[in-house]
Amino acid sequence: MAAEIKELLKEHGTKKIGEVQLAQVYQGMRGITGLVTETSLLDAQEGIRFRGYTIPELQQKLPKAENGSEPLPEGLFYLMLVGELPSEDDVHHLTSVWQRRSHVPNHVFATIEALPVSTHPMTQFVVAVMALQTESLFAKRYAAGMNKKDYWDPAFDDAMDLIARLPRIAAYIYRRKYKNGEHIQPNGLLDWAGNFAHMMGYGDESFIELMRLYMTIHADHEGGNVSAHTTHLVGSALSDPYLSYAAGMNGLAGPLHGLANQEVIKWIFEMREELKTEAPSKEQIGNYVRATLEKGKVVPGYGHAVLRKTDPRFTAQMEFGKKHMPDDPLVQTVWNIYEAVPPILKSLGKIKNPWPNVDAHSGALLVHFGMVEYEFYTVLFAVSRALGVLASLCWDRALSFPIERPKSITTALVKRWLKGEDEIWGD
Ligand code: AMX
Repeated sequence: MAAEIKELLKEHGTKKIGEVQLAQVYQGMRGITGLVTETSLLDAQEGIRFRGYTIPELQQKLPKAENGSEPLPEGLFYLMLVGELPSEDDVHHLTSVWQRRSHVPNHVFATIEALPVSTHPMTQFVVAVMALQTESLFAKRYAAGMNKKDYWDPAFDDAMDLIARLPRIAAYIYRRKYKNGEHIQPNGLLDWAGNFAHMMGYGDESFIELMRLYMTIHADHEGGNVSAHTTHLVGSALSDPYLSYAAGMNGLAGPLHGLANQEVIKWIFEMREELKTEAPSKEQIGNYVRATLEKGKVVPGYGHAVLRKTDPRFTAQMEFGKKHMPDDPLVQTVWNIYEAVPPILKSLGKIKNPWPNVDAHSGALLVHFGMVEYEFYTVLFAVSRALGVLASLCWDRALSFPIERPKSITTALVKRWLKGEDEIWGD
């Protein structure tokens, strides 16, 4: 593939892909095509496709656990990394390799224990990943002197080890913070998501199915989102996969990105408390939304930088809810919010996408099974996101992508440029 890209650039490297307007430079680089991510592609109208497959297609085509009906996330990782659908055997192989590589050294747990229990779970998680960086093969081999052509090899090993170890770390943080530190040993017979659910203390078959779906749909959302882009950017400095992933997850911990899933449930709980009802009407929801906007806050779980329709990840979760818990009052509230919010956001005229994103639904499904500790939700997102960003990082090293370094400018330069006194194309 590297040879193919070299050829492609030789022939077409000077072709223009688009124009950049001044506003885009000030406004989050929205719409500027600036990087290559092979694992998935986002269509504003249709939503995400992983190596060409939509979420419903993945639910149909990826291998499932025995008696399960949701895809195994191992299969999605294989698809994103290799570019082809895996067989049942490929997926079982990945499950057993990740089981074998899942050992977390004691100093990682000791590092977590050094933090106050009150520390946000995402902070504990990222600190633990940083502590685990001692295990990086990429860092060791780079220090020992490694040929550029070999970078992908230890990057792949680090990615595999890290993915294998994350459920244990995340479950440890969950049990430490919320279950009096009563930890649950891994079950070597379970799949990656199933074992994760088990170690957190959830044995219900429907919850395990939810984890398989959750880990699959949160894995990747093309390359420009904060967590994927940060992982890629930091990796471009040849920081190893542990450092790069930890950096990306610090971005996922922001309320406009992955933290939105905790914000949604917090917002709904506060609404129920204020309205003194577990089942607010659509009218009550509408008034609460307007009050939220009047306070200058965002409605969490709604809007998107790229998507312009209901997020198919929202729809997949709604379908799970219809199948497993159609009468749950909180899940029904999420569905009522789905009816109430878009017309209000549309009426403001400035919001480009009034529709729900992935985070609008996930919390309600978790609460149904008793996982009410919403500060933990972004950690689940982070474990899943490892699959996409680390598969991409392997490709970054295999394709020898260079250090990323876009040009920035100052407003003083913009003013001189507007007066025709200076050029914007500096070095
Ligand atoms: N509630 C209220 N206002 C919103 C809004 C929402 N849900 N979504 C967008 N807006 C506002 C913006 O704040 C902006 O206002 P401003 O001009 O006064 O600054 C205006 O509408 C235009 O914004 P936009 O171009 O439509 O969105 P964006 O690309 O700048 O931002 C996003 C996208 C997701 C950050 C934004 O929609 C938002 O803040 N949503 C709520 C938080 C959320 O759910 N985040 C999770 C996203 C998915 C994910 O990454 N996990």
